[in-house]
Amino acid sequence: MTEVVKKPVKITETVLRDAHQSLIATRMPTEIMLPIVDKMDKVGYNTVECWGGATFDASLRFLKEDPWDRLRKLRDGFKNTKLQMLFRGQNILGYRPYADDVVYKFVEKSISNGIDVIRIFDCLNDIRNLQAAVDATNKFKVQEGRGEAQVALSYTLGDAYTLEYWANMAKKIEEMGADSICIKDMAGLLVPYKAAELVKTLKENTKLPIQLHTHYTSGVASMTYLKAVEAGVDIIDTAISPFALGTSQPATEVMVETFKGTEFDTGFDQNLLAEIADYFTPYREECLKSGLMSTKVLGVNIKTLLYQVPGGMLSNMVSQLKEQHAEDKYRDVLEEIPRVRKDCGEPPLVTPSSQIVGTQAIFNVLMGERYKMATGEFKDLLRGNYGQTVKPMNQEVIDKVIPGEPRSTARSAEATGHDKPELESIEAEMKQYKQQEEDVLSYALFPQVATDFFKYRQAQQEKVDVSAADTKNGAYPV
Ligand SMILES: [Mn+2]
Repeated sequence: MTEVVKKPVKITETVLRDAHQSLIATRMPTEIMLPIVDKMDKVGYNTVECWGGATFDASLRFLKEDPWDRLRKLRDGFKNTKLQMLFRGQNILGYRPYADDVVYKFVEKSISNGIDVIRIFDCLNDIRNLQAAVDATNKFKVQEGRGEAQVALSYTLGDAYTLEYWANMAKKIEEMGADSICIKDMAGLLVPYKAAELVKTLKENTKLPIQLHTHYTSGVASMTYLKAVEAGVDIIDTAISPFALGTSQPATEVMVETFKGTEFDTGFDQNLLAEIADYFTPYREECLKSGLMSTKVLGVNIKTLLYQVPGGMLSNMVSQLKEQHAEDKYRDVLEEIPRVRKDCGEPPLVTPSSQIVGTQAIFNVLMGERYKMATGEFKDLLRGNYGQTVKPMNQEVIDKVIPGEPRSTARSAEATGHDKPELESIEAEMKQYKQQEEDVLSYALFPQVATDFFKYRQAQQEKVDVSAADTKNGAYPV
């Protein structure tokens, strides 16, 4: 009898980041997370994803929480499990390119406050927009003994996106010093047999571990994981069942059970997973009752596959059309999206390119003439300010939208004038609020939202001081 060589599939649990971002608009507060950390720490997850652009923004904006404080509390609780975050390349966790000194400082502070694995992506798959974040991670890995740079391929469909294209990108990612590669399928477009093909190709072209990230939106995700694991993928992203499926990830327990007794067996304890699921179930019920979780995001949205448009982009589009009282133009806009995407070099549709292409498609349809009007962001995309697209842009569209304007071929930071250090000037703008070094970074990313949060924090602290002072006098103000 030959012994089966064990190759347990590794699992990244997303309940503390993408799962609640996808199902409840990123509104899970730290106080819901902390009581279950001990149990989650015993599972044996490869990583727990817990931080990213939306979690950072929503913490400050809606939950009035310091995201850095959340990270430190999670780090304290997870004694044995690596923590993972999502990072928007040169845009860090924000919406514009930053100078390299801000990227470096953010990476340093992320790692020193508790992050182990940084997943870095760019909305155009322009490798140059990823390099600073990868270099920064490698620098602080040496200093702190912790930190891994994982570079993501923003997965999409189109003429340009051949197996050869992905293989070349994987080779470049390995050369640029990344520790692993993620296939980031933000829309659930990767179908099972294509996933097997893609994983096999990547495995032939790089020695780096491959992680697969997808969403259940189109209904194929758990089958996609099965075929990808059989083809050799090393790590998959899943969510504990009360926060799985719909626009979130496949369920952790289901994938664990699927591989039980095979060479890919995770070895996870289903009873422990059940306890974790039991913990999150009442919170899910609460979210459904309050309407924070809508049944609209829980089913299968097959239009994702029909139109190859991410689910989040579809719902944005519907609400934009509603505002314009033009819901009858839905189909026209859906058909215009792929044309606009072609005109601007066929980029992946992920934040921010998804919003840029979607909004321009709406303009084109509602104005009755294509590119009669263009948004500032669409002009910037044509100017090259987000970086280079995989295919050339349509010259006629360029001539109509930005006639005679110079176009940049540099990476996004240079193209937009963020080529010199800017951390000092950012700090000068906000120093009255600074209580920790990390505050400068919060302000750099979300100036208005962070300022509002700093003011709120100050008010809270002053209230505490007042009550402390009054305590001496025996008074307890409410
Ligand atoms: Mn995702």
